[in-house]
Amino acid sequence: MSDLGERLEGYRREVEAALDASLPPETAWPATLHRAVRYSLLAGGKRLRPLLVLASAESVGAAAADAMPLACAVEMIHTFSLVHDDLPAMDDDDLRRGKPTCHKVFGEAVAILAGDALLSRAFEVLVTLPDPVDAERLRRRLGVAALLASAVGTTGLIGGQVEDLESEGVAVDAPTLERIHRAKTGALLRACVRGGALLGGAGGDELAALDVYGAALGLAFQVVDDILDATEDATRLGKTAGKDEAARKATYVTVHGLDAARRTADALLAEALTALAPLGPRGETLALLARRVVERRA
Ligand code: GRG
Repeated sequence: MSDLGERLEGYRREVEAALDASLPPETAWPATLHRAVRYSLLAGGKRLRPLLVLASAESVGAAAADAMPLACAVEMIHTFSLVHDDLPAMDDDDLRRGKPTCHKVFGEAVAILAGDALLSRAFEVLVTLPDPVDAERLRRRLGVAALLASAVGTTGLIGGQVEDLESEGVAVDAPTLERIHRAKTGALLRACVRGGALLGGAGGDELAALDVYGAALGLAFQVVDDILDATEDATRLGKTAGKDEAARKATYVTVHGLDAARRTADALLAEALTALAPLGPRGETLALLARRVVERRA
């Protein structure tokens, strides 16, 4: 493995340990709820969002460890969205991260509450600082909490999910599809990059460059997700494949075709990498993550 690959693997292990430490044990009251949140949060997954947070903090010269609470928060929010998305009222899925979905194991009511608990715990973890509280650190964390809340809210992940649900079985044009993708999946990924940089004290041109990177990567991620849904099987994906077609969902593949979707993903990767150029070697981990997003098979 390359040095950069090793560094990412080290970050991934640190994220796993921090996530484990960020939740009460399974035996703590109420045990069913804690079993459910731990089941879903610690079920594996690529941990892309926390890695983006840490790599973004590193890209502006900050210590990645300082950004770990945000790294945990974004993975909790992402997991909340997956648990809720899998519910019968939404995507109605049985398989997630290669395991039965949360509601299949714990029932619908507990799965709804487990998602709620993860969303709430994310903000608790983000804004809790050890005494004595460092005022500048608190100020940055609060700014990032507002950014994150907006990325999840009515014009972000949740808003995008609503328009996505309303679009099932409906002819969707290309601008609408892009708006759904940028909100449903892109907003949280963008917030990971911007949030990591803001915690590291970034501003000005550096922050603007990272915003371009985050927007391109956020859209590329969903375009590739659409390609994988159409081309890979459930064993590789760890979730049901072919769901989009079955739900008559508009995707980059159904609206633009497979070849055009692949060209779009490549063009977005090029845009993301170009945006990183002014950061020099400090942007290399983010560059590797962008390549992995576009070249992934699961
Ligand atoms: C229910 C409020 C609410 C929102 C749901 C994120 C989302 C919105 C729905 C998930 C449906 C889905 C499969 C979207 C495609 C993009 C996506 C988020 C894929 C899963 O993310 P990965 O590949 O998963 O990063 P892992 O398991 O690796 O973390």
